[in-house]
Order: sequence, then C-alpha cells, then structure tokens
Amino acid sequence: MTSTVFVLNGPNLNLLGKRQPDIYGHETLSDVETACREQCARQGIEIRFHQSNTEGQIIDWIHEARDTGAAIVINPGAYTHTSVAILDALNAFDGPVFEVHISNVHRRESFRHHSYVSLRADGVIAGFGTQGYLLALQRVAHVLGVSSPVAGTAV
Ligand code: DHK
Repeated sequence: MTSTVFVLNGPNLNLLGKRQPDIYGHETLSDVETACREQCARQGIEIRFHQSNTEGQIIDWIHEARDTGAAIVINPGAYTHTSVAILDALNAFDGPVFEVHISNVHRRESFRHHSYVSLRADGVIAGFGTQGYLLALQRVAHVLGVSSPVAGTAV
C-alpha cells in the first residue's frame, strides 16, 4: 500500500509570496504545493497538502492522519509558539513528524524561539526557505523506507 504524508500549513501561510517576502521569500504556497507534489510523485508517496488559518482545522487534519497518514510535515506558523492543542494532537499520532519553518526562527524575536511542536517533532528544519519542505519530504521517504532518487539520503 502507498504511504501518505500530510503536509500541513498554519495561519498566514496562504499569504506566502505576498507577506514579508524579505523573510518568507517570493514563492507562493501554490508553488510550494507543486514542488512537494512533484517530489512525492518521484518518491512514490501520496501527499495530502493543506493550509488553514484555524487551529481546530489543523487539529482535525492531524486526527485524520492517525487513520490515513504515515507521516506528517507541519509548518504550524504562529501556532508553533502557542498551541498546546496542536502538540496534544501530534502526540496522538504514531508516525514520524517533521517541523518546518521557512525562516530561521532562532534569529528572530525571542517569542519565536520556543516551539511546542518541537516537543513532539522527530526533526526540525528552520531557515532553509521553502526548500525546507522538500528536505523534510526527503527525510520522510528515508524513514518510511521508500526509495528516493534524491541524493544524500544515506544517513
Ligand atoms: C511562519 C510563521 O507564520 C511564523 O509565525 C513563525 C514560520 C515562523 C516560518 O518561518 O515558516 O514564527
């Protein structure tokens, strides 16, 4: 059976490419989705790609992943720094979880230095721009044991 990865995006990421491009870059979320879909197709993984500005919706998708997902890649946006509820939902998911931040949150305001999600994440990527999503998906393919033609997956 084909594995499915849920790629979940939190608040304001629908504005990617338009808001603060000096921090988040010029690529849109649609560009990111296309790149993620292409990479997953190459890796032989199914993808569910979502964005919501609502905490409860993100939690509902994490619950859905309990039944149909093999891994989660999540950029929770600002909920990273505030949401015990998203942490609790991720703790109820058994597969690997990878946290992605487009910006290097550790070089920004101190309130962005703490992540509730990191208490659950198996890996965290920050500051690699939107490429961070693709790096996380590369890791997903590796830990799920599906073949990946992308170089550098030996670790
Ligand atoms: C995105 C956001 O919207 C912020 O609230 C986070 C994260 C950082 C990012 O870098 O992708 O603090």
